Amino acid sequence: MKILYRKELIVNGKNVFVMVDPEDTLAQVLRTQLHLLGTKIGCNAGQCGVCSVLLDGKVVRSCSLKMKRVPEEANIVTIEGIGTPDHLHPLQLAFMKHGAAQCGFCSPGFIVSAKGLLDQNASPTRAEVRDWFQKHRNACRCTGYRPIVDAVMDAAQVLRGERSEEDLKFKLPPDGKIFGTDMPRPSAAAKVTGTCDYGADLGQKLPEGTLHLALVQAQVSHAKILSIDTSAAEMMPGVEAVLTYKDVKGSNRINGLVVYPWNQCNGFDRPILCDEKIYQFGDALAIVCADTIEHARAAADKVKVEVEELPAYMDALEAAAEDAMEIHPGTPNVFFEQPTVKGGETKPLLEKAAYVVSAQYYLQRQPHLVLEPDVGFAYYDAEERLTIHSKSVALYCHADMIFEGLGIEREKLRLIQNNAGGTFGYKLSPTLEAILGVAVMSTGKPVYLEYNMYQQITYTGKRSPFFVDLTMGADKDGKLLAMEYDFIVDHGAYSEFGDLLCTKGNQLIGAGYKIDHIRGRGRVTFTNHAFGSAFRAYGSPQSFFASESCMDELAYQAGLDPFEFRYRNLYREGDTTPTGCRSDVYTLPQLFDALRPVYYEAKERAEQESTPDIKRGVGISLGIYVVGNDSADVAEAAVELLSDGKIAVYHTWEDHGQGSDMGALASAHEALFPLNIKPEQIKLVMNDTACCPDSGMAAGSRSQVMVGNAIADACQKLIDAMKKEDGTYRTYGEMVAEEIPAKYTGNFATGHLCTILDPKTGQFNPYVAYMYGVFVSEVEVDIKTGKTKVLKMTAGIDIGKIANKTVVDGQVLGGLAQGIGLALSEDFEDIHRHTTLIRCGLPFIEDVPDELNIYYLETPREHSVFGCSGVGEAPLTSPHASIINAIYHACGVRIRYLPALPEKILAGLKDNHQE
Ligand code: MCN
Ligand code: FES
Ligand code: FES
Repeated sequence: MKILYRKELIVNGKNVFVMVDPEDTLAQVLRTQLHLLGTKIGCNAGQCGVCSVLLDGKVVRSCSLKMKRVPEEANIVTIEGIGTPDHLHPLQLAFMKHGAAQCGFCSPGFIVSAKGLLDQNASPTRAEVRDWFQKHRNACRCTGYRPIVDAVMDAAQVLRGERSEEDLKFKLPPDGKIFGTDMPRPSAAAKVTGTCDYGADLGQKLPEGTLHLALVQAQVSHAKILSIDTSAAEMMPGVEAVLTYKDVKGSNRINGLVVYPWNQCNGFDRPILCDEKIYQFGDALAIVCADTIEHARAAADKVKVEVEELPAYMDALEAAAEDAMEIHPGTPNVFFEQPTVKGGETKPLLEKAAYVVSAQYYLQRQPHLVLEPDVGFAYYDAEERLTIHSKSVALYCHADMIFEGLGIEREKLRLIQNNAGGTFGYKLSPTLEAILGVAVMSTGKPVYLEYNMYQQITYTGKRSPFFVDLTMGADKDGKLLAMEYDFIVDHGAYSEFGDLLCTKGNQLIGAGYKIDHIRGRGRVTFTNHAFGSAFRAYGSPQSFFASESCMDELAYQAGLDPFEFRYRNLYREGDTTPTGCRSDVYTLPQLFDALRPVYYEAKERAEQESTPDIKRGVGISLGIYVVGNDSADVAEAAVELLSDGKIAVYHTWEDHGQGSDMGALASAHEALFPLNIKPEQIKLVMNDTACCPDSGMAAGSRSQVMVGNAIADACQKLIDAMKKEDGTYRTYGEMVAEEIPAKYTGNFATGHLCTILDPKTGQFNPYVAYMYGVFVSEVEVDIKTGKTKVLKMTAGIDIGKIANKTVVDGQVLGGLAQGIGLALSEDFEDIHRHTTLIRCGLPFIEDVPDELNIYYLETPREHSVFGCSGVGEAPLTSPHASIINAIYHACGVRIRYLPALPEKILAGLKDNHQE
C-alpha cells in the first residue's frame, strides 16, 4: 500500500495542493510535480546548495528535506518566485553584470540564498555574505566566489535605494562595439532566472514511453568476467530490456584516438559494456531499460555478475613494475614513451653546476567536482539519425569515437550538446553517449540516463597523476644550465588521449625559462584506477608543480629570492621552449615586473604578521599553456543572412560554462561591424551536428582563437558577397534577386604554421599561440594543526586581446580557486572514501580568499584575427605551485606530494624540528 500526504503549500505566492509521497524530498516534488525546474539537483546530499529554496523565509536545501517534514501551508520561494527574464530582480541583474553565473548551475541556489540573507540583513558586509554562503553550503566550481559576493553587494545597494537598477545593466558603448566590453553573456538571463534547461530539466520534458536507464557497474577494480546473468532482472516489473555486451552491434570499443604511431596501443581498449574483463571500479557491465527509474534500479540489483578478481594496480609505479600483469592483455602497461633531447648532453653540465636540485614530485588524481552530474538522452530523429544529447564538449570528435563501437554509420549519428553545468574537461571523453546509443539501437525507443553524484565522482575521468623525477642545475650566477627529468603518467584504465598528455609534459616541464640543454623521458601507463580524461590545463598543473617547486628549491639553495632567480632565467626574445621552438610573444618579464611590488609587499607583510603559532608566507610561480590541438588544428563555422535581416552564426563551440555564446557573439559582431548590425540581430545556432559545422572541441583553450577566426572568415565572406560596388550592402531580398548565396562557411587551420613532433627528440613547433600567467599567493599555516589558509592571490595574465572582460575575469578567478583545491584538498585516490564533493575536497567560499586580483597584459597575438590568445586554462597552470611555495616560505616545509593536507605539513614540521 502506498501512502500519500495531501499538503497545502504556498509556492511563489500561490496556494497549491499537492499529493506527495512523504519520503520524497521537497526538491523532487518541486521539480517533478510542480514543474519548477529552476531548482537544480547536484549532490542530492545537502552538500552543494544548488537546490536551495526559501521555506518560511529560511534557506533550506530542498534535496535533504523530506515532504513529511515540510509544514502545512509552508511558504516556499523558488528561483521562479524571485524574478523572470522580463522582470529581473536586482540580484539577478547583479549576477549577470558580474558574470556570477558561468555554467549557471549553482546560480538559482545562490540567488535564492542571497535573497534569504538580504531579506533579514539589508546591509551585510562582504564577510557576512561570505559567512552566509558558507553556512548554507552554497558551492560554486566556476567563479572563484568573488563575483558572487560582488553581485550580492551591488544588489543590496540597489535594494537599499542607493543605486539604480539601470546601473547594473549593460550599456552599449558609443562606438557600438561589444568586443572587449563587459557585456553579460547571452545565456546569463536564463541562467539567473532558472529558465536555462540543463540535461535533467530536459529529461523532465521527454515524452511518455521514454525508457529510464540504470547501469550495473563493477564493484571491483580488476577482474575477469566469468558470467553476467540477466534472467532475474528481465522478469522484474516495468523492464523492457537488460542489455549486455552481447547486444552491442558494433565493435563495443570506444576509439581512444591514438595520435602518435609509436603508441603501443591502438586506442580500442575501452569497452562500451565490459565483455571479458573489468578494468576499473564502476565499469559498466549491463544497462537496464525500464518504464521508470525505480523499476530500472530495482532490476539492476538483480543482475548477477560472477568475476575472478585480479591484482588491482592502483598507481603508476605498481603498474609499471616488471612483474605486473598486463591490464589490457597484448599491450604493455607502459604503452607510450616520449623522450626530449634538446641541446647538448646534460650530465656534464649538471656535474659542474654550482647548484643542483634533484627531487620527485607527485600531483594527485584531481577530480573535476562539477555540480551537475553527468546526464543525457537519446532517440531517433525524423531522419532516423541516432540523436544523442549530452554534456559533450567535443561533439564531432565523440561521434568519431563511438560510431564503430556502436556499429552505426557515422552519418547516422547526430550529437547535440545540452546546457552543461560545468565539465572542466571530463566531457572531452565520451561518458554515457555510447551507452545511450546502445539502448536506443536495441529498444528503438527514446532513453534517458542520469548519473548521481556518486557515479559522477567514481565513474568519470580524472586528472592523471604524474610522478616526476626532476633535476635542475644552475651556475653560480643563478643561470639555469640544464634539466633532466623522467616522469610517468598514471592514466588509469584506458588509453584515450594518453599520448597527447605525455607530450604536454615534455612541452611544459621547465617551460618559461631559458634552458638550452634538456634530456627527459615521459611515459604513460595503464593502471586500474579511474581512467584519465582531460582536465582544464591538461598536463600543465603536473608539469609546473614539478618545475616550479624545483625552481623554488634551487633559488633557496643558491641563496636567491625565488622571484629574482626566476626573473634571471625567464624567456627573453628568441629563447626557445622545451620543444625547441620560439614562443609567440616574450612578455613574461613584463608580467613579473608588474607583479614585483605585489610580491615584495606581500613578503614584508608576511614577516610582520607571522606569529609563533601562525606563520605567514608568500610564494610565486609561473604557468604557460598552449592554445589548440598539436601541430594541425582546424575549425569551421558558418554564417547566414536571414530573411528578417538577422545573421545566424552556426558553430559547435561547445559550452562548458566558460561562455562560448559570448565568445561567438563578440567575434561575429566584431567581424560583421561594417554591416552596422546590433548584437540582438545576431542569432547563435550552436552545438548540433545536424546543422552546425565542425568547430572542433572546446579544449586546449583553442576556441576563441580557432573558432573566433573561423567565424571571422565566414563573416568576411558574407560581407564580401553583400557588398555592392557603391560600398553599401545588399539586403536579403537583393541577395535572393541576384541569386547570391546567403550562407558562407569559414575556416581556420594551423597546419602550415606548425611542425610535427620528432619522435626521437620531442622537438617541434606545435602551436600558434600560448597564454602566460604569473601567480603570487599569500598563505598562513597554523603550526599546531598544519592547516593552510590562502589569504590572497594575485595573477598576472597575458592572454592577448580580451574579447569579453567579464568572461575572462571569471575564467581567471575560477581557475585560481581550483588551484587552491589542487594545492590543499582535492583528491580522488581512495575509491571508497573520496566519493562525495566534500570528501573529495571541493573548496567552499571560506577556502577561497575574497582578495583575488588580476593584472592583465593584452599583447596582441599574430594569428588571431582579433589579437586574442586563449584564456580558459591559463589560470590553472600553476597557481597551486605558488601556494606550495608559500607554505615553504611560511614554515619551511616543502610539500612534494599533493595535496598539502595538514597531516603532511605537521609531519614536515616534525622532521624539520628533528633535523
Ligand atoms: N575569451 C576572451 N578573450 C580571450 C580569450 C578567451 O574573452 N582573449 C573568452 C572566450 O570568448 C570564451 C572564454 O573566454 O568565452 C574561454 O575561451 P577559450 O580560452 O578560447 O577556451 P574555450 O572556449 O575553448 O573553453 C575551454 C576551456 C577549457 S579547455 C576548459 S576545460 C574549461 C574552460 O575553458 N572548462 C570550464 N573554462 C571553463 N569554465 C567554466 N565555467 N566551466 C568549465 O567547465
Ligand atoms: Fe541539494 Fe546539493 S545540497 S543538491
Ligand atoms: Fe557556479 Fe558553474 S557557475 S558551478
